[in-house]
Amino acid sequence: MKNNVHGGLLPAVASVFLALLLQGCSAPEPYGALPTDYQVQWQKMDRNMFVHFGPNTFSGREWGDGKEAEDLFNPTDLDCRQWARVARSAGFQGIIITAKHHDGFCLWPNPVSNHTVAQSSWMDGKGDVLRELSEACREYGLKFGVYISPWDRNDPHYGTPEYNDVFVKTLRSALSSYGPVFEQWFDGANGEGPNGKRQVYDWPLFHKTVWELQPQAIMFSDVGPGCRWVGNEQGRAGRTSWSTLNVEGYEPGSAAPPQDTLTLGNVHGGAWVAPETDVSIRPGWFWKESENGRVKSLNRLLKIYYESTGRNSLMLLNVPPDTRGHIHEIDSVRLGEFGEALSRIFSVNLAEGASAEASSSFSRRYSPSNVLDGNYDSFWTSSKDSKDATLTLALPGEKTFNRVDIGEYIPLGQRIYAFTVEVLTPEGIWKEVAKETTVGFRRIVLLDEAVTTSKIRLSFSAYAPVTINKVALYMDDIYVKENERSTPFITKLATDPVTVDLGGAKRISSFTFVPAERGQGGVIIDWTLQGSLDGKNWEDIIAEGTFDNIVNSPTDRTIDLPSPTWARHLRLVPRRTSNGVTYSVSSMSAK
Ligand code: FUL
Repeated sequence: MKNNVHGGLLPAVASVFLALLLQGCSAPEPYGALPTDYQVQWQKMDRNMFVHFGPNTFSGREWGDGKEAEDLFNPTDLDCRQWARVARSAGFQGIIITAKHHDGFCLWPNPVSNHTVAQSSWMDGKGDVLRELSEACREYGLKFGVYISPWDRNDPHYGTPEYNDVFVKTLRSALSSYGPVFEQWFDGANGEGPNGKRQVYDWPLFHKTVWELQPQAIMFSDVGPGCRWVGNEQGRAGRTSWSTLNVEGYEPGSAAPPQDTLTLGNVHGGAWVAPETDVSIRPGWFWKESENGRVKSLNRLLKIYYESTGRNSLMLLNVPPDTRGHIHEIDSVRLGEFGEALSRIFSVNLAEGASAEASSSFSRRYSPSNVLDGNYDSFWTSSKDSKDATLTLALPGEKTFNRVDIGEYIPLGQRIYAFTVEVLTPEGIWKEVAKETTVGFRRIVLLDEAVTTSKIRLSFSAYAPVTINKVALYMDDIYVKENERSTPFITKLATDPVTVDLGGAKRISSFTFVPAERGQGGVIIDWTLQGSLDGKNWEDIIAEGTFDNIVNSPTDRTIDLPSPTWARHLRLVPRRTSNGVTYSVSSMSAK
């Protein structure tokens, strides 16, 4: 299958074609897999907010086990309108909420579950977070989306064929009660371990259900069909970033393509499944008091924006509400700063008033000046048989900029595989200032330093005539390039423990383990923590511990001990690592 045509939906290009046919003109032909109209609309959203909220907000866990009492969920002052205001201040266009996370707790009264807000004493069982949030989104002009985890640690049917039926009913309930849903998030995670429950998911049935109830909803999973996971939870799309992916034979979760394939996509991939970059503003996905001091800096948020939305992806930033049901003031202030910074950076397009020339054009209708007119559907195309093409902008005088913002006209497919940016020096010489690979819907090129010039030339190599709908130039005087050096780590054999000498006997109540920043060399999933006073006699402090979600998110983990314990030496003995052979450790400490 070349594209995601389903349920009578036409790819976006069909309407463009029809208009041209009626006018009797020849038009550039589409190339490769194509997005649907809905996928193009989704890509235009630029950035969205993710909300992780549920029993974990109150327990401090990342993955609840499904045994939590319903009464644990008890926001003291739920205010979804505050979330919506914060989202607007950051320029988000939509909000996606964890309607059901892996613990199975439903934030709405799901009739096929006994583990929902209706069974809790919060608002006497009458509360409904999806209702509150969908109304707030409507009021503030935001789109509304839901995360509904297929993995369910509470539902008794999980692991049997009946669960698929329960899950479809769950989808039906959530997707038919709260108005339009722009995105349905299917998480692929499953931490059941080798001896855990195995569920064979009926994906075709799940997709059919979503399409029936919410035909416009973009379905997220490792392999789409609407959009795909970017392959990491650090906020980093690929410098090479194809919206196309080979999906045949793959499924979300353990049967998904390798994570780096999800990051890069597949050139000439069979389906259009653009990457979405989900990342949290804090180390964890759920709110924790202990992480109030670890909200990402403005600089880090800008870096993430450039490396997600600026790399042919869509930024999905998680902002977890606290136990009041508010977005904490530290996060909300940061998001206001983020929104302001982006408005300031992108407020003055220095290419405004420029004139454009190209090495060739498909016809007058597809002339180079179209890249400057601000109209999404008017674009420049190089001549019919060209694969390489250059576009030169003569600016209205000397301009100083450090961002080159380029858009490929994706309704006709993604086709550019390499490009350079050159500027004309005062000596009249073209100087190369950037060399990159893919463009896609939006590529923001970060120049190493600001350049002052009156002419800029872009040279593209593509698999078909080049189609560009936008080139804009900006000056960012806020973001400071971060030192790319990562923290050192060592790789150990899965049979070797990590040992720490605290320098003397100490009464400890928690320990912190830090893996390599990108999980290089594998990560510890299950472990035993042992303590010793003399380094010879060891006792188990935690016999069976797990670092939840560490494979997708190899960040530091702080684990509280069941009770304060005296020890001089600590030993973390791996019981299971992600690759079965090795794991990495950057540091381990105790408090
Ligand atoms: C992961 C989950 O396991 C995390 O808890 C979180 O929801 C993240 C967005 O996706 O796969």
